[in-house]
Amino acid sequence: MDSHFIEVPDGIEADSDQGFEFEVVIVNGLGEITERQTHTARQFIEHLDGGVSLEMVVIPGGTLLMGSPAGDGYEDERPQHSVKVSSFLMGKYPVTQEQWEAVMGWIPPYRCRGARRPVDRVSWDDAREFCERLSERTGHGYRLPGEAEWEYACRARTTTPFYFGETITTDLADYVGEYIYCSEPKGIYRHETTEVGSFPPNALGLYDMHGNVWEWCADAWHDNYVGAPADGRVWESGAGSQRVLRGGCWHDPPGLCRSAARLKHIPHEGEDFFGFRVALTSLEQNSTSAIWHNRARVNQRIHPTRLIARRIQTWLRR
Ligand SMILES: [Ca+2]
Repeated sequence: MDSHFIEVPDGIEADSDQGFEFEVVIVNGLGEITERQTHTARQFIEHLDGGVSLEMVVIPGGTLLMGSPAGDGYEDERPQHSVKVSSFLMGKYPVTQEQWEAVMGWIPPYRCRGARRPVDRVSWDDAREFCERLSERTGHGYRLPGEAEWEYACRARTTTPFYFGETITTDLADYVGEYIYCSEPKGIYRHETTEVGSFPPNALGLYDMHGNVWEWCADAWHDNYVGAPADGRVWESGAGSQRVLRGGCWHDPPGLCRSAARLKHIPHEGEDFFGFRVALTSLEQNSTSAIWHNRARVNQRIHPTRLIARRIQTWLRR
């Protein structure tokens, strides 16, 4: 892939971005590594408080065959359909506890504590609030990834059940290794999350998409893909209040960690194994929004004082 021909999101050239190199592994149905490939990707690094950084990887646009064909996966992964996904940026890792603290200023009641572990017990509402606060601070329009974007980024152009190939092993991801998916040997069950980036990434440079924590997507839950948008936008219409999670977790068998596997949950509840990663449509500074937010904050500060002043004036007129 020649980077000169990759369609990149607006603004990436203007900001300081860096390339990085990484090794991708491919396994056969026995879970044996058959191939090691060297890939490169580009990332933009957002600097947060306390020396904490947030790495955003450039995901070039393309076409995704979303879901599973008949006879494969679960009913809610069908019909398999084509989606055109525009270029965007995606968190290299799920949001970590140190990133959460740097942005939110408080620590939620995690199940598995560790600065470089993903946040867990996070609800969809919490995840959205994180995106809003991060956007306010940086002027970049952070948001949750759409479900189609998530699967496109996870597959990284693979069509196999996992980006590693026909199966996974517990050397490659954090899930319940007491269960097997194909013909691989049984693995271990860690009973907890792992630090982000502990396992090899996919060909786009994204880590921990299979297992570790489930990741919230922006979309409302739909029982199948009948009527799903073909342009990669977030699917909202005609659905209930439940939201989508992707990628499986440390507490699931490998089948639930597949690229196409889906989970639904109510938006205001965060289970022990729910986390998320953030996405960005472009790196262009949303100055209007940043100014608006700043003004709103100033107004909030001035507002009570004005109220008191008015009360004093009213009292003096009596
Ligand atoms: Ca994950």
